[in-house]
Amino acid sequence: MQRPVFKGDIEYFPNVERIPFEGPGSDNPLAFKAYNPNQMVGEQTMEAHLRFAVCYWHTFHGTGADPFGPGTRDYVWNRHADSMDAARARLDAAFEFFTKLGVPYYCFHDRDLAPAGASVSESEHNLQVLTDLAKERQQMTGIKLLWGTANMFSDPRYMNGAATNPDLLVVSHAAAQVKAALEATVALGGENYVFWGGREGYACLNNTDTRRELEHFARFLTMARDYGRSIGFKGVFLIEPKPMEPMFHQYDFDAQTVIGFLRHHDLDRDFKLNIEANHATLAGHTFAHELQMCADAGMLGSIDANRGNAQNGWDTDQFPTDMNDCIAAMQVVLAQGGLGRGGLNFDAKLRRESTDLEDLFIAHIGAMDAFARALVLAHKLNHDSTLQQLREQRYASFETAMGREFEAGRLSLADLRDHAAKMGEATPSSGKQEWVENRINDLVFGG
Ligand code: XLS
Ligand code: CA
Ligand code: CA
Repeated sequence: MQRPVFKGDIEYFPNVERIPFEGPGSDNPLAFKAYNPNQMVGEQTMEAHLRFAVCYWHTFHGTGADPFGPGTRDYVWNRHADSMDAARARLDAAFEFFTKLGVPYYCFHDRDLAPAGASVSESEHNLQVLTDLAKERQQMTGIKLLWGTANMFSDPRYMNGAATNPDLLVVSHAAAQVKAALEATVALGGENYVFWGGREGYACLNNTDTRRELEHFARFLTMARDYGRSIGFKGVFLIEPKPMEPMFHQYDFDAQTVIGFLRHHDLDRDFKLNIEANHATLAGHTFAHELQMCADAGMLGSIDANRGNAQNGWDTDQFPTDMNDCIAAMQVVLAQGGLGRGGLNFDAKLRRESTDLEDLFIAHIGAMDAFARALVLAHKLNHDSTLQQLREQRYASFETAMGREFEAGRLSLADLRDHAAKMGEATPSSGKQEWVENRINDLVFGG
């Protein structure tokens, strides 16, 4: 589906037109080489499989500031003395960018869309004004909201956490923000609502009651779930794990930690997980591992598609271009039957040294091409009978009558003991990892 290009009072990207698909032969940096939204892969178009989203925070707020220096990019839409004027300009720039790039979705924090006011009511009002404007632009363009969330980590009041803060008044401010952000998400037809832990964690056990904080966290999420449902939110609530940064210990360490927490607190019917590639590697896992853990639990909701840097332990939020990572991720997504209401949100920022306006487009184009290629290759790998047989063969003993009895829970420990005693030693069986890896390279690079 081709959406109309949006232009507000000012055209913020005058030197970029709608990004065309030019195919693999093109050397135009402002054209897709692989992402062709209408191309079928299996039963669905690329657009329907990938459900790309642009993130508001890095793309329109990120100016390249780091702990050693200020921003290197001075975007026109941010040059307003009045923060509400800047928010309106940013919204127009965002919709122009979404429609020129050709993504179907976007994601935001409440404070990306509208600035905080001097009181709870003023903050609510600001968000309401911008929500109304965003709704108009969504209707004009057909762009949709993949998810909304609340920024409960930037304001100094949240330095000791938001839902897990030791002060009830801070917890209440967090509640006010989530309430308003849920209302905005519902008004904009958001398909999901995300909780990233932010500063939900701790640095020092001797000043922290972790048991209490985790109980508070579950209570807060339950209240948010109940409020969201009461105002008609039909989408999926998502938790985004991350092991560290900003807090030394973050409660939502990784996928399996979060899955256990949600199940323990009876939240697993409403909540799934939003997996970010860079957070997976910070937790000492691969991106695909985290996705697989969620898929196995039936709780893979959505993806923040980016990458970290193998040489350091920071959350560098780079645009995803590592094909091995992208392919492995798409294999998990395709094997679980797609992302459902989720999507691929580029929680990624330009490098500080990338200062041209067009670099925003170039970065997104490369990431979209990477995932388009990965989609095609993952589809091929998942349908390869050699790979399928190699995996199935390893579990063949569970396809015997006795194996089926075991999996159905009809055998005891003593039954297994007797089986071992009767059958003697097991014959060594090669895992064939090198064959598997070679087969993947043959299929990916062998033409
Ligand atoms: C930060 C997180 C954050 C969430 C949304 O590390 O990735 O950006 O995605 O709050
Ligand atoms: Ca993220
Ligand atoms: Ca990140």
